[in-house]
Amino acid sequence: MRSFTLWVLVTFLAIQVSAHGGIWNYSIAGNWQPGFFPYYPAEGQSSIQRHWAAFRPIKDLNSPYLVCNNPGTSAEKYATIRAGGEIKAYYPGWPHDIGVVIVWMAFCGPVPDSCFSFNGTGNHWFKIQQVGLQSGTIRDGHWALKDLIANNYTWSTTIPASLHHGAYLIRHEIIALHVPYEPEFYPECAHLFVEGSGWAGASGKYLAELPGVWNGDDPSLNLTIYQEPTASKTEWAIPGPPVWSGNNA
Ligand SMILES: *[C@@H]1O[C@H](CO)[C@@H](O)[C@H](O)[C@H]1NC(C)=O
Ligand SMILES: *[C@@H]1O[C@H](CO)[C@@H](O)[C@H](O)[C@H]1NC(C)=O
Ligand SMILES: *[C@@H]1O[C@H](CO)[C@@H](O)[C@H](O)[C@H]1NC(C)=O
Ligand SMILES: *[C@@H]1O[C@H](CO)[C@@H](O)[C@H](O)[C@H]1NC(C)=O
Ligand SMILES: [Cu+2]
Repeated sequence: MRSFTLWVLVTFLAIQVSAHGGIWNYSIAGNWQPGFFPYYPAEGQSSIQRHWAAFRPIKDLNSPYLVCNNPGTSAEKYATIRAGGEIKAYYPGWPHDIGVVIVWMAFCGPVPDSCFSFNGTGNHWFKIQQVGLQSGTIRDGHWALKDLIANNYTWSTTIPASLHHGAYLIRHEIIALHVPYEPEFYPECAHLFVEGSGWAGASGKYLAELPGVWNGDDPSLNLTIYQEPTASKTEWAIPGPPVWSGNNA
C-alpha cells in the first residue's frame, strides 16, 4: 500500500516538479537507507537526513535555508561511518546537467548525537569534495552533474581518512546554472558519526560561513551559459574556499 502510494505520489511529482530534485537515499559503506522524504508528513519518518519541504531550489543567498534546505531541522538518527569510508547520495531523476557538486562537512561535537542540537548556521563548513566543469565549454561541456546523471543519479564521496572522530553534518550541495543570472542551490544535510583514529580538523582558510559564502555578483554564479563571452569558455572557477583534503597545509 505504502509503495503504491509512493508510486502515485512520485508520478504526480514527476509531472508537477520535474524540473527539480534532491537526495532521497544515502548509502553508507554500501548499505542504502532512506532519507527524509519531503512530501510525506515528518511524523512517522526517521532518517539521518535533515528535513526538507520540497524539491525546489533555494535562491536567496542569505537565507537560513541555504544551510540545510527548508526547514533544515534536525534528523532523528545518525549514521556511523569510518574516516576514509564512502558515502553515496541518490538523486532519482535529477534533471539538470549544467552545474557543480560540492560536498561539505561541519563538526557538531564529540559525541555521536551532537548534531541533534547543532544548528549549522555559521563559520563551520569545510569542503571535502568539489567537481565543476571538467572539460569542454560552459555551454555544453562535461559538468559534474553529467556524471551524477550517468552514474544512475548517484554521487560518491570519501570521508577524509585523517578526519578526527566525532559527529558531523555532511552537506551535499548542487549549484545548477541553467537559468540565466539565477543560480539554483540544492543543499541537503545528513547526520554522521565519524569513527577512526584520525586527528585532523579543518581550520583557517578552509572554513566558510553558511549562509554567506556565496556572493550574488560572483561571475561563476551570476552568469548566463547561453551567451558569449561565457558560453564558449572552457574554465569555470569553483567559488568558495579550497577543498580540505585532510590537513591544513
Ligand atoms: C529510498 O528513499 C525512498 C523515499 O524516502 C524510500 O521510500 C525508499 O524506501 C528508500 N530506499 C532505500 C533502499 O532506502
Ligand atoms: C539556526 O539559527 C538561525 C539563526 O538563529 C535560524 O534563523 C535558523 O532557523 C536555525 N536553523 C535551524 C535548522 O534551526
Ligand atoms: C540506481 O540506484 C538505485 C539506488 O541504489 C537502485 O535502487 C537502482 O536499482 C539503480 N538502478 C540501476 C539501473 O542500476
Ligand atoms: C547579475 O548580472 C546581471 C547582468 O550583468 C546584473 O544586471 C545583475 O545586477 C547581477 N546581479 C548581481 C546580484 O550582481
Ligand atoms: Cu530544477
